[in-house]
Amino acid sequence: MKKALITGVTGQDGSYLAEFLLEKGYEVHGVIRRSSSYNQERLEDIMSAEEAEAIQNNENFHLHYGDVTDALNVTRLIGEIKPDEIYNLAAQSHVRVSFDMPGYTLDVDAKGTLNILEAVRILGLTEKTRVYQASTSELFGKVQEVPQSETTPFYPRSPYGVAKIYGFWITKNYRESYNMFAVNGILFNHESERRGETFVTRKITLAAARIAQQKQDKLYLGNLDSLRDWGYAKDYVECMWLILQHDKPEDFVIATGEMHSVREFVELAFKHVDIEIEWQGEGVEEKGINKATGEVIVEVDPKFFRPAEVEQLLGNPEKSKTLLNWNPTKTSFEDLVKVMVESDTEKVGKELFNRKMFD
Ligand code: NAP
Ligand code: G4F
Repeated sequence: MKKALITGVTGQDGSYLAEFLLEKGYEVHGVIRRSSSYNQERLEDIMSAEEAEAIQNNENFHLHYGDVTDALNVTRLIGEIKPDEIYNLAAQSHVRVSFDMPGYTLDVDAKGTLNILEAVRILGLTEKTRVYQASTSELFGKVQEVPQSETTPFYPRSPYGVAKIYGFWITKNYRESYNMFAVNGILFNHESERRGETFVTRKITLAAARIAQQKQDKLYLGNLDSLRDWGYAKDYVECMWLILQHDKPEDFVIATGEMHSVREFVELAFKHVDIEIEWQGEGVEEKGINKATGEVIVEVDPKFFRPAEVEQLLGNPEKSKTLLNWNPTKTSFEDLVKVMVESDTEKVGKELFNRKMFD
């Protein structure tokens, strides 16, 4: 039985990856942060006896307290578990928040990655343990070519992107210096029903559900023109695994090869709750109006603008299609929006997710 260690297991990707690996018969270890409030919501399907049976007996699932900024803790855990595969998904992953917390973002997203690689090296596990680093399309930032591939030069635009660029290069450096199977998945945006509520897609699908059920009046957003290559997180975790199963340690771009604007996402999400949006005005004055009632339900709030913006991201998934035999369009953009709106409609109906987020 293979052993995997996942940092960031309580996050969107970590929770899907844990389920995926348990279904594949792995013994899965996850790092969980000590928190004063409940932080295991996304792991409930694995923990609940009913679902666990469908996924895989949850006796193969183990949680450990830890933090990637704590090198002692990381080294002890890796030394005790001796995993065959490590998936380093832990991160301060919110781009706008990284402008408020650049130092912390650096500690977690850059130094945290080093702590893991160095632990594997110090413990003499370089031949046994394969390491996956959660790299990001934010590395491309102010894009130098369209679409972006494994050979496109980087130009990060946020403290998050800059910290992640260290994570990318240190992973490659350990691969080249110590002959480690240490690789980067350069993943473009991927979303799901489990997406954090302050990322734009989830903020929109939750608002569409709440507005349709008269539990919210308006949705305030930042840059509506922003373009992203949005995929489905459940499809993307399979790729993380495929990258580690590949015969050679190589970096891969994971993307759909399709780009849509925030404005388009809004239109489609509201369409699923039978609200047609009509846009009026421009820039900060632009408003989304409910065509049937004339009510303004979407407005721009400059507080959601970023000091430096990534205007567009479009990935070229050719390499992952060819070498990993991965299908980037398994879930279409339309299906992704639908599945998220349906899930939030149900949750909002059950009075879940009616809290107001500090954002
Ligand atoms: P997420 O939902 O924000 O999850 C982040 C995870 O990291 C959470 O489990 C969080 O724990 C954990 N974490 C944060 N700081 C930590 C620390 N110091 N030590 C240990 N764990 C820590 O992110 P995601 O969307 O699943 O993304 C997973 C990874 O892929 C991240 O590295 C992200 O930067 C990268 N990525 C994501 C995307 C995307 O579109 N989703 C695209 C490219 C790359 P808590 O639950 O306790 O906060
Ligand atoms: O949903 P977002 O916050 O995601 P962003 O910044 O693209 O970052 C995500 O994807 C990266 C991969 O490219 C990951 F590495 C990263 O960890 C994270 O998962 O914002 C998407 C776009 C931005 O251009 C933003 O300015 O939507 C725009 N936007 C417009 N209004 C908004 C809002 N973003 C947020 N979060 N909230 C708004 O109200």
